[in-house]
Amino acid sequence: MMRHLVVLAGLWTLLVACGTETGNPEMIPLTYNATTSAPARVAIGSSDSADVRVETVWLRLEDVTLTACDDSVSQTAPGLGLADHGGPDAALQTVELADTTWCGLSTALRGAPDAVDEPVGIAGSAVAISGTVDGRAFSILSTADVELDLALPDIPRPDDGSWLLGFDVAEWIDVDALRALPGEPIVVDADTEPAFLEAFEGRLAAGVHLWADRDGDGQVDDDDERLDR
Ligand SMILES: [Ca+2]
Repeated sequence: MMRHLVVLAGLWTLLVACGTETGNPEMIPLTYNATTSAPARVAIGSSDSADVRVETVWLRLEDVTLTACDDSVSQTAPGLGLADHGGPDAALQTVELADTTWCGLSTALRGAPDAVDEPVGIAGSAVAISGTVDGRAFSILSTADVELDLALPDIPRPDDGSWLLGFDVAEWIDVDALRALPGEPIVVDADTEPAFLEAFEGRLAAGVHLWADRDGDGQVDDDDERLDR
């Protein structure tokens, strides 16, 4: 039985279908969460030993489109907009997937220079991460537009559990470069640390992965399988 996932405040379970449907469509959970491939170095949430502790992972995500291998079907889930994916619970959507195989997932991170009424520190951001490195507070704010196009190896929709779109903060954050920056707190944006930010933005696309989340808990566990290649 799939664990019930908490939906972020204001996020409704939505479905937008496009294209021609074939083969007994089913409603499949698609979740979103920050992940870490190196928790001893970059932890999400509390940790006594990690070099970096990530506390918030704000992402502004566009629509997510899944494309079938034969190009006859695609499904688009509405973009989540700006939301914090650094908490323990994954954001949840439901997408209707036909009984076919899937070869692509596309979405994007988008800056929003004209955004209004957003909190200081995340306003206009595509990505805004905060936490500590060696106990020193840091914040990273990027407004760059980054296309996220994942190639999937001809995979069927999941029989159980969910698909999890994971954002690997350990791939995104260069720990040694971060701890070498001055300031307390360390503030990274286009004005203060352009070189660090450019390198960070260059790693964003490669650090996004789709997982077969077998127990549907919104976390990457040892028996969960990475689906993108
Ligand atoms: Ca899991």
